[in-house]
Amino acid sequence: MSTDDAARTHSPGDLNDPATDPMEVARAAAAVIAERTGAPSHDVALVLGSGWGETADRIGETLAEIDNTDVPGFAKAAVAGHSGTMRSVAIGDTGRRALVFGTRTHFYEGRGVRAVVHGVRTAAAVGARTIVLTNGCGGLKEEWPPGTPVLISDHINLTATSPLEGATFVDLTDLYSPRLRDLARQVDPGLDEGVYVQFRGPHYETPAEVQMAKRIGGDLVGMSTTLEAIAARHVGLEVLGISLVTNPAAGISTTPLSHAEVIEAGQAAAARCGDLLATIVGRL
Ligand code: 8IG
Repeated sequence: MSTDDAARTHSPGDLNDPATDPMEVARAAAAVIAERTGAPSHDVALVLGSGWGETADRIGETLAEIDNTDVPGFAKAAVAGHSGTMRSVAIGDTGRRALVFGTRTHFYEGRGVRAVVHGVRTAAAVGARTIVLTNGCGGLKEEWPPGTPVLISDHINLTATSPLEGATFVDLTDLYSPRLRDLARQVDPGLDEGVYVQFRGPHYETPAEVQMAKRIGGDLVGMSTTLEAIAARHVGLEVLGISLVTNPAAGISTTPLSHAEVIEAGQAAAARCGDLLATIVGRL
């Protein structure tokens, strides 16, 4: 069956039409991915945020690469430097496969919350049991210099929305799998963990908002991940969340960081982060 046939067979409709079932779009996306990658299923999915772009190459050989625009429900990358493709990657020589999303749709893009979590639902539809959500973010602790990877232990969702519709009551206790956090610490015992606070963006926080995030229990501030994690729990995926602190959050550092220094820190961390994640994925 050709890609066109796969898309036609499922004809899932527009994600933002209220009459469309977003799970049906995810199944249509999964059918196209299976057809284009030749893999009837994938075992794990990863969403690569800022600073995590090298991970795919370190996991193993890329066996197929698909433009997001060829897959139902996906759009091209909105953030410069993010790759608008998804890759099917061999996990070392384990015989298992990872589906790696090179970019994500952010809530601030205004494409709706269904678009934000479409990758997660597609991951479940291709058969993944585990999803790794990564991001670049601001840090609230001075002991986390730019370039520090931090495990997400829990989140505070300040977007005032949910990816779930109707009376869908989902328990979020241990949303960020303690088992997978333990596994990550076996790979790198120095890994710290913290509570990730998602703001709506696209502006960064004011120093006062950063202080608020701290007082309500936050350690990391960013513009992604929490809505995706909620959607992941809903479809039964085990979630590993890892942030890369690329900058101290507004007002946290007394010495203002130059953009060049942040970029440099991110690049310096890329290899370490890529290796870390690749090793974790190999042991899942
Ligand atoms: I990279 O300091 C990155 N993304 N909200 N705040 C928020 N998002 C971010 C930040 C930050 N740094």
